[in-house]
Amino acid sequence: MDLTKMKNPQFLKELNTEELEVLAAEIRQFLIEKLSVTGGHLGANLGVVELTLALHKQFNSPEDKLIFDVGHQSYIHKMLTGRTDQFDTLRKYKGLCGFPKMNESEHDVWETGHSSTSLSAAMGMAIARDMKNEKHAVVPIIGDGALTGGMALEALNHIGHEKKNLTVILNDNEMSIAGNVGALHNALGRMRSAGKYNRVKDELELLLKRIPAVGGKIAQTAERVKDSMKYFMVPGMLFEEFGFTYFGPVDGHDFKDLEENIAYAKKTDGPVLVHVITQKGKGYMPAESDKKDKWHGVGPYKIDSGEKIKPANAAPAWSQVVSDTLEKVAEKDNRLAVITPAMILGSKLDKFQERYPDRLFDVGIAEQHATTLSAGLATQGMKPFLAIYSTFLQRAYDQLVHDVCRQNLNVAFGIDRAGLVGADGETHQGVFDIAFLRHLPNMVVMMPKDENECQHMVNTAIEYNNGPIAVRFPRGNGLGVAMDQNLSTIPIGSWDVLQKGTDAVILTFGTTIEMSLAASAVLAKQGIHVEVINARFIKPLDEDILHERMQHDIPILTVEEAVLKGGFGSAILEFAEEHNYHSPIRRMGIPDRYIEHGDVDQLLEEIHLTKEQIMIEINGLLTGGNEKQKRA
Ligand SMILES: Cc1ncc(C[n+]2csc(CCOP(=O)(O)OP(=O)(O)O)c2C)c(N)n1
Repeated sequence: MDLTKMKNPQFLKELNTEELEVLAAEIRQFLIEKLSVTGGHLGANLGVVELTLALHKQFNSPEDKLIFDVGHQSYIHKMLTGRTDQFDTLRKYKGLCGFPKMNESEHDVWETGHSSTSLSAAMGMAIARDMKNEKHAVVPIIGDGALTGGMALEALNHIGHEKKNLTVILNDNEMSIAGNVGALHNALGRMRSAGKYNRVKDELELLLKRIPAVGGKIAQTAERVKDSMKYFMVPGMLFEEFGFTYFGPVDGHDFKDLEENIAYAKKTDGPVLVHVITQKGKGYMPAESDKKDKWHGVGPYKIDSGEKIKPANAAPAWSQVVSDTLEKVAEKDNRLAVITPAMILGSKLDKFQERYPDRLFDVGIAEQHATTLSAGLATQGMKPFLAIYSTFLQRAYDQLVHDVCRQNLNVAFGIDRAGLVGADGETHQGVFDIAFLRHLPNMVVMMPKDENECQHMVNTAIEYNNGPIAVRFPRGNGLGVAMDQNLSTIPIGSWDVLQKGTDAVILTFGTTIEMSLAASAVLAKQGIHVEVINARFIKPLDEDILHERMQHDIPILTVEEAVLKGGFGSAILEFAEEHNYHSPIRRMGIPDRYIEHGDVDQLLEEIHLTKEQIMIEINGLLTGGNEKQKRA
């Protein structure tokens, strides 16, 4: 069928199993083709084609609330709800978002990007429904990876207690991004292999009915056997103990099995959990056979071979540089332990894991636990390095404040994907970490100008013995600079003058250095000599440099790819105020709003974080004019 004609999922109610199977095949083909050009979350979506069709057939969206955890697997939902024709623009500037988005469709009732929020959101919606005397269903769809997140477990605890009507769909593909980990994962494995719950339960009940329930030694033993047999044989016991009615395991690629179980679940009062087994990457051989990540998130690829299309001669990824440095440090320092919250592949720690399996801890999607666990390691004189994306570190703010910084523990943070990340959009931009780290007592925050400085910063972070320290680095690849063979340490709080000049100073770091140097070069040709300083320590500041420049009232421009409010520029303003300096100061950075998806260059243009704007600001500083371009 013409998939672009799908405007409302109601049409699914008329389709029989054969027709659904044909549609599922067409949707898979469409996704494989479209994503080969745009890139996106292929593996997870291929795994939930039948499940999404079955859910939209059984429920009535948007009255019934379908809530996709993480949201990266909502592509089929987007197609069924009238957005198929927008897939050429997937994750592109002003195009279709890769995650649910309320302003795209009334069927997107919850926005996500971060994991493990669906159960809490669903519980809120269920309570609201009951308070308003409404009747609709609330259906969170959560992966086995997302279920390992602390929030999800907090929500399970509450849901089981409240007994509201809620249909939880557990999409179990045994994968997080890499293979899922943890005791819960193992428990799900036992449920998967235990066979059908209903069948086993029925047989068990029949058997138990024949055993007298009271009186006599035999009966007492039988009771005990009954209990232990239940745990042994009934796959969903864990969830039943939490107060859920368990259905499953259900074959997530079999429409009959799906529809039968979802229909039962709908009729069941109280919280229900439908355990659906799916295969990530289903229907696309290269994804199915990839042992590592089943094509979780991909860039463009060749459909026939599955070969990834990558820009030629790319410099090493920043994450790779960090991971390689960790290997080098591990050779000389056996106190080093590396922690990752479910991002082994994104943080490129797979090689480190192979080499040091006992010093790499994948804790699942558990950023809070990862942070406090690192603090615990540090109390015992170990050297924890927590590799974590900027956006996900947001989850662990209290653990940073209360456990790490307050106790001034030697925890090193490798903050990946710092700055704008592009296609993943507003839920993933790593733009808040400076603001939420800078104000924490004891914290040191740095950012390298290139991958060579990066390796020395990683080494500095691990060698540092005075408390917490973070090195933040951007998404993507480095600049391709030569790497020193030996690791050294960088004096804490030291900046580096990259370009001399006496008319004004640009204080900047990381990704905005290049545009600052370029602006300075153009201005030099106009007779304006602007100093460019690599302010590689965001905290502590290089106070010698600042005193020297501010004593001479030199105009200062700060440039950062992070939020302006509470950012590095704010630190410079605070310094001037604290010391009663009167240097004219202007700041460039990310305005006070969420930045959506698109190429990073397009986003920088949109928010006027460009070489041209730097020149405008410097001219404004020097003329004292008020021609500041209005920022978006
Ligand atoms: C708080 C948080 N940490 C990490 C991530 C990165 N992440 C995105 S999807 C994913 C795995 C999710 O696994 P699962 O829920 O099983 O879904 P699947 O992709 O297997 O369908 C991870 C770790 C995230 N989105 N949010």
